[in-house]
Amino acid sequence: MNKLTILPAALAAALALTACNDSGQTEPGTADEKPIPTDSTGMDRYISQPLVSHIYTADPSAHVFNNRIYIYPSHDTATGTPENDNGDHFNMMDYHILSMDAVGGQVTDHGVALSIKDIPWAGRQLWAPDAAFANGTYFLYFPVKDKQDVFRIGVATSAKPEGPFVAEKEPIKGSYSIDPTVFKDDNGSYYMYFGGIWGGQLQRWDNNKYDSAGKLRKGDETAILPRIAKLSADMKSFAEPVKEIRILDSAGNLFKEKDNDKRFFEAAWMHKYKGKYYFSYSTGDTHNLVYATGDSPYGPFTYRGVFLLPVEGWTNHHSIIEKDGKWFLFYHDVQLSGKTHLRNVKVTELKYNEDGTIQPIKAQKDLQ
Ligand code: FUB
Repeated sequence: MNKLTILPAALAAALALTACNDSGQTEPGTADEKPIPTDSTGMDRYISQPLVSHIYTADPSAHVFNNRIYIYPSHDTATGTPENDNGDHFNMMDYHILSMDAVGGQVTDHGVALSIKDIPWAGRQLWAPDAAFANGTYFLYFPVKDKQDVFRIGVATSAKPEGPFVAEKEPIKGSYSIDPTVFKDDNGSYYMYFGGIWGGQLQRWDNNKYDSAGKLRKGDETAILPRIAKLSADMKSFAEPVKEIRILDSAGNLFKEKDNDKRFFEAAWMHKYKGKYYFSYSTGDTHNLVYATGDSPYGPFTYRGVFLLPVEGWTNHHSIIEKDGKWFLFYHDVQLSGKTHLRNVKVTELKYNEDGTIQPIKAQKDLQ
C-alpha cells in the first residue's frame, strides 16, 4: 500500500473541540477509544479542525434538513483488528449522527442512532452511511457485511433526522458493495450511487452477479465502474436493475486500472451545481478526491480533476452541500489519532471557478 506519512504530535486542542450531547453536556471519550490527546502542537498545519474529538468519526455524509446541517458519519473504533488491504481494521459497530446550525456552530452528537446488534442480517463492519428524507420519513442507508461476509446495503428509518433508526429485516434486494449515497434530483427522483473496490468487494460483481473469486483488474484493463440504481417510491428498494456509471477522460475513453490517480475506487457523492451533475469519488490507493461532470444522473461523466489532495491517513471520503449560499466540503483525516482507522470529520468551504470547475483544496498547509 502506498501510504501517506503521518506526522506525529499534530493533534487538536480537544477541550476546545469536544461536542455536546442532546442535553448539552460534554461527553468524555468512551471505552473503545483511546483518550484523545490535548496537545495542540501543529494544529495550524491544518486548514480545518476536527468537528468533534470525543469520538472518532469518518466518511461524513452531510445534508441540510429543516435548515440544520446533519452529518451521517462512520463511527471509528479501536477494536484491535489487524490492518490489511481488505480494511478489516475498519471494524465499526454503530453510528452517531452529528448536527449543527451552521458551519462554525456548536456540534451536537445525538448518541447511538443505529447499532450493528439491531440489524438482523448484519455480520460485521458498519461502513460509510448516507441519509435521505422522503414521504415524511428519514432514511439511513448503510453498508455492512452480511453473515456470509458479503457487503450489502441496508436501510433503516426514523421520524427524526438524528434517529434512532430502525433497520429493515433484510438488505436492499439486489444491493452489494459499499458506500451508498442517495441523491434527490430536481424532479423528485432519488438515485443511489454505490460501490468500492478492494475491501469494498466491487470486483466480485459483474453484471450484478456475485463471484467470490472476482479479481481486481490488471493495469491495461478497463477500470471497474461505480454503480447506480433509481430508488422506488418506498425508498427501500431499487426501481430498476443496477447499472454501471461511465467516467470518461477528455478524449471520451474509459479509464484503465493503471490510471489509478483518476479511476473510481470508492466514496461516491453526487451534487448538482448550475444544472450540471457532479459525480465525485475517491481514487483510493492514490488518495485523491476527484470529480467528473455530466448532463444526466446516469452519466456519462467527464473527468474534471482533483478537488481534495490526499489527507493524512489512507482513506479520503467526503460530501458536498450548499448552506446559506455557500458550498462546503465535509471530509476526514487522522489528525487526532495518527492512525488510519481512527479518523475525525472536518469541514471547509468549497469554491467554484466561473467555468464551473472546483478550486482544488490542500487540507494541510505543508503538503507538497
Ligand atoms: O470507513 C470505511 C471505509 O473507508 C469507507 O467505506 C470507505 O469509503 C473508506 O473511507
